[in-house]
Amino acid sequence: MPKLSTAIVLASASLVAGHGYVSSIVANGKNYTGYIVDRYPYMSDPPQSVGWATTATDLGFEDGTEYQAPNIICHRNGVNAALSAPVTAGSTIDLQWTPWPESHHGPVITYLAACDGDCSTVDKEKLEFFKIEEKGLIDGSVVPGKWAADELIAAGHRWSVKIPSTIAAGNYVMRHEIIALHSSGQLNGAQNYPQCFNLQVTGGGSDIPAGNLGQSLYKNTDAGILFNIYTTLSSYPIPGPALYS
Ligand SMILES: *[C@@H]1O[C@H](CO)[C@@H](O)[C@H](O)[C@H]1NC(C)=O
Ligand SMILES: [Cu+2]
Repeated sequence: MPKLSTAIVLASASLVAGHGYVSSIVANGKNYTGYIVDRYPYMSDPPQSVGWATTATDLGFEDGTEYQAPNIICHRNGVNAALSAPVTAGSTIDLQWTPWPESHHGPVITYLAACDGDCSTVDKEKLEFFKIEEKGLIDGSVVPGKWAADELIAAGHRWSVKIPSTIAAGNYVMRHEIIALHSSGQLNGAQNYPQCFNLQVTGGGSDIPAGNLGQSLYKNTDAGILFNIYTTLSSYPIPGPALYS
C-alpha cells in the first residue's frame, strides 16, 4: 500500500478506535516491541515480534459470539509470533498498553500455555491455558466501580505479571487480556482484548499445570461476562478457570 493511503488509514483508525493493545513488554529487563497492529499489517515486510499478529487493525475486541471460536485465543485471526522473549521463572513481566479508554472498566487476566515445542509453529487451537493472575473489582461502592483496568490506566496503561517460579522451564504462550464490561449487561456485550506473546521460561520448577483450550475459557452467559456494572457492587466473579497456585 502506498505511504499516503497508509497515513490516511492510520489517521482514521485512531479516530475510530476507542480501545487498545499491548505495544511492548519487558522481560528479564529487555524491552520487546509487540505486534504493532495499527502499523505492521500495512507493511510489506513487518518486523518479527514476540507478539502474535492479528488483523484487529481497529484495535478492537472479540465478544461472546467468538468464545467457542479460534479468534478468542490470540485475538482476531491470531498468527504465531516468530520470536520468543526469554524470562526467568519467578520474575515479573511488564506490559505496556496503548492508551486505554476510561470507560472500559473490567478485569485483567493472564494465562500461560505450554507449547510442547516451538511456539512459533504451535497450533493455537491445541494450546491449554492455565490462569496465572487475575484482578477484577477493586471497589464497588461508587458506580461503576474501581476495576483492575482503572488501576492499569493509573499506572500509565501498564501492567505487571509474575511468572510462577514453580512451572517447568520451556516455551509458553502468554495470553494477557482485559475484558471491558461497559456494555456487558447485555448478552455478548463484554469485550475481550486478548494479547498473546511467546515466552521462553528458564529456571522454574517441575509443575506442568493442566489447562483449558482457549475456545473453552468462557461462555457468553458466565456470571462475570454477562454482568451489569452500573449498580453498587460488593463482588465480581472473575471469569475463566480457577487460578493456578
Ligand atoms: C519499552 O520502551 C518504550 C520506548 O521507550 C516505552 O515507551 C515502553 O513503555 C517500554 N515498555 C515497557 C513495558 O516498559
Ligand atoms: Cu473499546
